[in-house]
Amino acid sequence: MICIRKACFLMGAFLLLAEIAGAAGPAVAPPAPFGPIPSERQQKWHEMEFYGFLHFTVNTFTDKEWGYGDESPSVFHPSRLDAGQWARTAREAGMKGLILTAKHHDGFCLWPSRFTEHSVKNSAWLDGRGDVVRALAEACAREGLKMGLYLSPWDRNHRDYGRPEYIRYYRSQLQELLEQYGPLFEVWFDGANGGDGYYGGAREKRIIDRRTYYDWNTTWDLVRRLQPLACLFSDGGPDVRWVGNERGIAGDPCWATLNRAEFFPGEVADTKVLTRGQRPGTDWLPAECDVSIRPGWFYHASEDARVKTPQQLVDLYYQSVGRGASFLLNLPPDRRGLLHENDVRSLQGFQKIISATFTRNLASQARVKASGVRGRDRRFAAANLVDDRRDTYWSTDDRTTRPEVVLEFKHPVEFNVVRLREYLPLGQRVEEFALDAWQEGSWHEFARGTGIGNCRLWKGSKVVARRIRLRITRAPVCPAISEFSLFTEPADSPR
Ligand code: FUL
Ligand code: CA
Repeated sequence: MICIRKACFLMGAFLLLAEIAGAAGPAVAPPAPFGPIPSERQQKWHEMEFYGFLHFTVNTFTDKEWGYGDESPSVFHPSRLDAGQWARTAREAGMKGLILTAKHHDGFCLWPSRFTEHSVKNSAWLDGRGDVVRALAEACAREGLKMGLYLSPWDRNHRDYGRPEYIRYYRSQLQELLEQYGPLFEVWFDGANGGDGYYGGAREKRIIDRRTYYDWNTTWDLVRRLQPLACLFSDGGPDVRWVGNERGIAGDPCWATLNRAEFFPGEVADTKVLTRGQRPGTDWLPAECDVSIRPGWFYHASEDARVKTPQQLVDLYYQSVGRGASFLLNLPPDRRGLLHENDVRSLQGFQKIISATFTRNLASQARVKASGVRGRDRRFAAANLVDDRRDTYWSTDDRTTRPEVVLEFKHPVEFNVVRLREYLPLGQRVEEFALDAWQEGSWHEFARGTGIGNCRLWKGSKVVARRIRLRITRAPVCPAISEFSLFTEPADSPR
């Protein structure tokens, strides 16, 4: 009897201790994934968040946005092209990669393709021995940036455009790009097509069947074979989708899921669906927000005074990255082959604000208390929310779909930015959440939102409190949240 009592006592003490340590009970399985989940290449892509676009071709020298395809290669003559300056500027601005227009709609190739004479090899630049794609690949490698390429499906120069021969040409070119320049993180397939062009001298309008002409599946297979980690971008994926506008703004919410079978590259019936995504959706297909730092995609001296301000760029960051999408900001090299001073200055101002905001996470000093922890297992502990790691998360038991978690501080903290992230390998789980501050003896809600996903940023007026609470208010399954952070955007940020 005594023995049993003793054993019970010891057992109870053990359970208590284990509970305090947050590590009791038999090992519990992680939550089952909910809905579609990201592939490995998509997960890597999600970590990039902010990267640049480089629009550069004959248009830079003819002052156009869409070249007709009859431009002589000799018009391409940057006086002091320096891909190192592009990559350095991008890295210093916080970008993780750069995507170059290897060929835009005009058909001029920035690399010496074996399959056409319409390229840098017939320009005066470096006596025809230059290769912009190579120069960028080397510069990205030096700066630790990833590289992506844009190869326009529409080609207004090629005589065979509209016929099956052109598709063979297009794939041969793509193969050169996939094989010769190292790893790519993204290949960009543009849906734009205006119909008319030079087409080897025919100067006519050519209409293609957007659903069948390009036979996209065969082309995508080629990329999968040669660059398995490259994400394929188009209006409808298959890895990354267009956000439905060229203003750089994701929907709120912007679900990472979409019914992919309803979308075809170059044929978007309802862009608003791309802006918001679809829930439920059949596929993990997150949005990318493409926008130019200037009104046009290519450089025009007449737009030198119309470069977006640091504050405008910061707003775009919150409206893209802050809604779970990525921010693809276009920086068009000028006729020298350099990023213009005004663009560089704006980027520097932007980066100053972003780094001043996000370098100090106030939540890392907090004690974190959750209404529940899955199996009381440390692997799912609330402290995982403040450890600055994406691969650890807080989760609850399966039946607990509306839990809450509180950050407690010794002294009041002051912040105006909150960042939340879900643990993506388990899918997008949270549908609605709210944030509260403990003030004068009660909770006051200061924010609510729909969807979290890769990253959800809230920015508002300053909050001062010793306790901050996150409430999951709607979710079909238990949450899996990897981050709950607090930051302050300095008030004296440049405008
Ligand atoms: C569009 C193109 O027509 C523009 O010229 C630019 O390349 C933009 C990113 O995509 O569809
Ligand atoms: Ca974490």
